[in-house]
Amino acid sequence: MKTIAILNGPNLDRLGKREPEIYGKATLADLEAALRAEFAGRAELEFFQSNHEGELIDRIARLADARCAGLVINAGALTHTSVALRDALLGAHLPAVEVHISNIYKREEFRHTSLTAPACTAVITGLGLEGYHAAVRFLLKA
Ligand code: CA2
Repeated sequence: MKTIAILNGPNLDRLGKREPEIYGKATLADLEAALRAEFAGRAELEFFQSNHEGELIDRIARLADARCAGLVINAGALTHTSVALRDALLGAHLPAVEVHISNIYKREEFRHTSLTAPACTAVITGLGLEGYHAAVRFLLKA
């Protein structure tokens, strides 16, 4: 069975607890349960959230070494700032889908630039948590 990793960056552990008008009411645990329910018996899902850039980079390198089938990444605000995360994704040579819960292009201008998107196969933005489901479906077909 394919292993797909779902990585979430800074502050996404706060999902469902703040700013529900932007990010919805579901928590990260709700998202994990929903993904596990949809892909039960079809994919091995590995979840990781960190508020620390280096931990995300270390995890991406480990996934590359383990020849994970693909990864879904919502790097949070690091999307807009992190050359190091971009380099980690480029170095991993893994199919990767960048997901944003909100539509980053409808928000402040500083969110319109993603440093990590060019290192990913595809980007999904603005579909809410459905974006993670769509990303896993895509990676399983890839
Ligand atoms: O829309 C997205 O998924 C973002 O990646 C979320 C990031 C933001 O910096 C990006 O521009 C777009 C913020 C993650 C913070 O998540 C929270 C969730 C609930 C409550 C507070 C923060």
